[in-house]
Amino acid sequence: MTDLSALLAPGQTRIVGILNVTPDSFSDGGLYDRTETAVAHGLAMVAEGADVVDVGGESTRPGALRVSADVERARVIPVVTALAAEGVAVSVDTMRADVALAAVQAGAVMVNDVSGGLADEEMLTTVAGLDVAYVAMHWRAQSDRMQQLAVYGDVVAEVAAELSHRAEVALAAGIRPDRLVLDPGLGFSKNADHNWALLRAVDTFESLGFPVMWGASRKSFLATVGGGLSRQPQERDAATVALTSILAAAGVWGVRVHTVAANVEAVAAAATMRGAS
Ligand code: PMM
Repeated sequence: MTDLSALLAPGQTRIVGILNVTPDSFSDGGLYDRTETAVAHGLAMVAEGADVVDVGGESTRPGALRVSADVERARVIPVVTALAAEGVAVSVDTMRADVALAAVQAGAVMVNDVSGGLADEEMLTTVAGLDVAYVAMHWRAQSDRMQQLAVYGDVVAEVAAELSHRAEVALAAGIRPDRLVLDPGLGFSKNADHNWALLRAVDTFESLGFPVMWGASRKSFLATVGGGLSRQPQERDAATVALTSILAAAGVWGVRVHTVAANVEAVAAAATMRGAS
């Protein structure tokens, strides 16, 4: 059984391993779209030191179209069931209340909702009735039109305010404050400059009063970092690890990453440098 209070308590930055059970996610689409390969990859990430495995059955890459709830459920539930049976702390990456509920019934202990409760009006009350952690990410619209809404006067102030508002709505719906995690939502209605501005403002998000998770891993804003050729998603791991160490040094609660071992090492190095055990 996962001790949620311990998982969410302040401490060393948690590694949330990404497990996309989808044919079309931007960096690992199609690699783990069979239950057996997905479960094996989830267990491998735990062996490398992942604290949580985040199972998703619907791609949210820019432009992606939605899949039906039935398809999403059929992708994620067998994987959640198998990983939970192995004692893994499983998160379900879904915007749908009924998928979240089915995943929790299958053993998930965390609901990662990229829409922060905006995509499905049942989500917050459903989660409030369950003893699980809830990640509310900053989001403005579904993936087919999210980049049209990447328009800000002051991106840090606006994302922080919109995220704080989602936290208030989540609490009003009955989600316990000690079960809530916030995520600034890199790449969701944000261009590269917006993402970098948000990362620079890590302390602003730390001051919102909740654990914060960041999902920079392999995203397109890392493709041309430092200039030069555009890197493919799998070639963005060094930049991802660099950001993990900086975020860990800033004390963030968690990072959501594709490759676990190197990010675990980055967190350990940052913790050692800070003098934490
Ligand atoms: N990014 C993606 C999917 N889910 N969840 C949270 N909380 N934060 C993120 O940044 C996030 C997410 C898209 O990336 P992927 O296709 O590699 O999973």
